Amino acid sequence: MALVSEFLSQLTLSYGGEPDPKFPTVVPARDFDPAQDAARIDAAIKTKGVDEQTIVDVLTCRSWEQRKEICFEYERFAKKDLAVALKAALSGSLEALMLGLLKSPTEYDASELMSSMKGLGTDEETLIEMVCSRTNVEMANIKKVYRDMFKRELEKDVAGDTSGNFAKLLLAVVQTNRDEPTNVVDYEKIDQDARALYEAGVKIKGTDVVTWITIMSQRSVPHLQKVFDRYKSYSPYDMKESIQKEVKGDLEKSFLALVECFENKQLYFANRLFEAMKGKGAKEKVVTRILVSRCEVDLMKIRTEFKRQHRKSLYQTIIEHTKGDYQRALLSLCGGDD
Ligand SMILES: [Ca+2]
Repeated sequence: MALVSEFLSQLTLSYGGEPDPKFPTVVPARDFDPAQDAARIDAAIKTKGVDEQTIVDVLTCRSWEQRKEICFEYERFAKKDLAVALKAALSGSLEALMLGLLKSPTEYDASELMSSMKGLGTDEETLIEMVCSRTNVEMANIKKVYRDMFKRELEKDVAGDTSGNFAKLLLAVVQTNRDEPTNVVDYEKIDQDARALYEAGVKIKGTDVVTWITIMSQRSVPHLQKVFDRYKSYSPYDMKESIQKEVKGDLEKSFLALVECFENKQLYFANRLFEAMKGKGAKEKVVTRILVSRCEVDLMKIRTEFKRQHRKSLYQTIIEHTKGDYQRALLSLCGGDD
């Protein structure tokens, strides 16, 4: 028995050690020369009226590691911080996008979380997207960087800005108690969890939200995918339909975002982008955030899901809903038409 459990724990380790495959649209530039890039950006900033195109073309076509080197070379050369220089040279959505590209992916996430809660009121939509779509490992890193950057605790800020079951759910996710995936499929537990979700919701009057939160914040993603499948044998409503029946408002939106990310995270982001560009113009903050934060992770797959689901490419949609140098930057991060 001891041998078996030791063997199983090794399996778990080897599984957990594999990094997720990446589907980036932004990849490291070949023949990369950070000093030359820094000089080009410096000249572009000094150009009368600012040469935004050069700044966009350089920074959106380099990986984050390369952008970090450009920042270093720029500061060596110009004796000032590139972020400060760009802040003075650019404005609006273009400024926000380019400054986002100068942060590490984790710093960017931490900053977006911070600004969603800053000041009076809360941008719940952003908070839900950030908390419900990041993995355990990503969230653990975000919390650490959040502490370093702002000298504050993410958990405390989330608790201070939300209330009730919505707060309970977000906090449970931020606490990163989710099991890591293992190679062992526990059919008994899958069945138990599926039945518990049903008995805590659709089966009874009212909803035992705490049971839902516990299962959805602690089980591994592959386990939950099987649970939701099994759930359909207990409930006449699938998990998403059950959420819509049982809970409302931000709590409903958060449970839905979680389930959508468990089922197909790239489709979740594709739909977020579609919703952000449905009306006239675009919710530029949402589009910027998703393109900046996913371009080196899975934007290629998000593009595929977007086209499949909405019968139109992300690239064409960006062309129709944005303009100018900001559009140029988005299209470059998007990486091509489908
Ligand atoms: Ca119910």
